[in-house]
Amino acid sequence: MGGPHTTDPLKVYIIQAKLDQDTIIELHNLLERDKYYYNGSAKFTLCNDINESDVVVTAIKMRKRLERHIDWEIAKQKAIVTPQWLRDSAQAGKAISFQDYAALSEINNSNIIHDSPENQSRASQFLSRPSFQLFNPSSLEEEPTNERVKANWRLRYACKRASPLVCKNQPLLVELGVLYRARELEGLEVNALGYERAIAVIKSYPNLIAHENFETDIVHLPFLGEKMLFKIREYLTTGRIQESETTRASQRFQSLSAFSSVYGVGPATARKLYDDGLRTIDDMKRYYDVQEDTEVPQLGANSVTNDLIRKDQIPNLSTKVGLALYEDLETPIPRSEVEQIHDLVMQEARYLMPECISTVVGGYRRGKPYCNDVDIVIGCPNIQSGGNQVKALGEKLIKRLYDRGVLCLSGFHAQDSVRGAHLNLLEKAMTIFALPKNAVHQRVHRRLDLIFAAPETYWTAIIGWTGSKMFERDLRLWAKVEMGMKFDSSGLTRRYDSKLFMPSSERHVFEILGLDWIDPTMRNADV
Ligand code: DCP
Ligand code: MG
Repeated sequence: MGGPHTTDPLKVYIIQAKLDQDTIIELHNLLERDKYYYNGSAKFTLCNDINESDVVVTAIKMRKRLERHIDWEIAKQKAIVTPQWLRDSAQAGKAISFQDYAALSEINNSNIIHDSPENQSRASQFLSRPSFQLFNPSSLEEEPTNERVKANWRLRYACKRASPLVCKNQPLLVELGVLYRARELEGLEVNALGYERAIAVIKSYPNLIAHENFETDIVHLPFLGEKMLFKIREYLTTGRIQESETTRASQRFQSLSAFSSVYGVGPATARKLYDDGLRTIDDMKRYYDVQEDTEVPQLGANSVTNDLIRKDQIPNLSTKVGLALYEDLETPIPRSEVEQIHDLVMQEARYLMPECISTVVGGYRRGKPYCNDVDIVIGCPNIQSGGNQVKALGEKLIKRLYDRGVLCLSGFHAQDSVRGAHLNLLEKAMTIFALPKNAVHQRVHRRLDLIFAAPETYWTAIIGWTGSKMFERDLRLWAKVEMGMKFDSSGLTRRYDSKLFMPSSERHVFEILGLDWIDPTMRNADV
């Protein structure tokens, strides 16, 4: 075999026949994560055409069965491997030898890739890359998603459907995601929501959208109107969506996307900045008078000015600070760093309250290989409602963390919309935090949100901050419309008599709401 070009990632085709849904998702996740990890220089890439692929991953063991998918003469040119090859390669951080992973005894893969000199350099290129931690979604402590949920892909509520991190129609969703974002940035909220819903519905569709299932399934999916179907059809026929490409290339879209990624800047402000003639983040830095390094508060750990600043004067998290630290804050956070930050935060929290518990929520909990921020819910078992104890604990913790890497703070925000702010059961502090520099890592500033919850609100806070956004939206809608309840992070109440529920676990919240359990990794109802 000639072998693929040395600098290109290996093209991997996954034969879905004989694989269960979880395995399909797991394998796609491995490929997707690899793409994130190497930021454009991935080792593997998902290939949608078996004939074009370098590696075919399959659970098929019989030649006859395989021949339904690929011509035998072509098959002999390729590495035909079991799913374990992809898992082990992902874990090793390189494409490992195919030989031990032959899916069919007739094709032993011994002639493929690693043998040719051309591919030796390719192999060594893989070897020289850093290895990375395998994220195993099943290592989360929760029970797996109820089997019934997987058959629910036709239903209107995202909180009734299974939504994997990466679905079979991911490239289509990426294109629709551009159209959604464009509408959101232009302030066309209703229109944007239409796209958000369409994206969420397609996320749960278990098959690759094709001409064969378009009329039978796709046209019947909820929230897919004529315009949406037209775009999907365009993608199906041409492999692209013209409007997405034009949008992506436009200066306005690029500028508005960049501006609104800065802390505290929403679409309306982004449009105003654009109308004022600004185009780039550098323009924005000049506009906000942010100079090289000088505007970043030199506080927190390792700071020379640390002693001079009283701890009750932790600087404010502002757009100006967000801009000064823009490059750091835009750098995706790997899971290992999320875990380190969590460990450090909880070390300090336990010093103040040994019995406190915590869960890392947000995208991390949904299995994202890289997150934009760190969200942690901290539960304080001994805290009473009524007083100011939740906030007091939060403030004490922030002061301790100020010596360990917290740089600035947005202040505390009571989050008690359901149960009345006077109860003070849930408080949120938005901060910027950086782990200390060590031999391996530079300090990188990260957005860290800490949510402090009294026992009554702990489980609803966990659900409310696990997301995704669309899952939460539909959870609230489901509770209201179908159950006559009100749900949000701060609690669950019955509407007609405001009866408060006191859930004892996350699963219990699902039960009260009449919902089948959905694992966090299946709550990714956004792109
Ligand atoms: N959330 C919400 N309403 C808000 C803010 C957040 O319902 N106003 C929920 C849904 C989000 C979760 O909290 O999924 C965390 O919010 P993030 O903005 O941190 O988003 P994610 O953690 O999902 O992704 P990432 O941080 O990687 O961008
Ligand atoms: Mg987050």
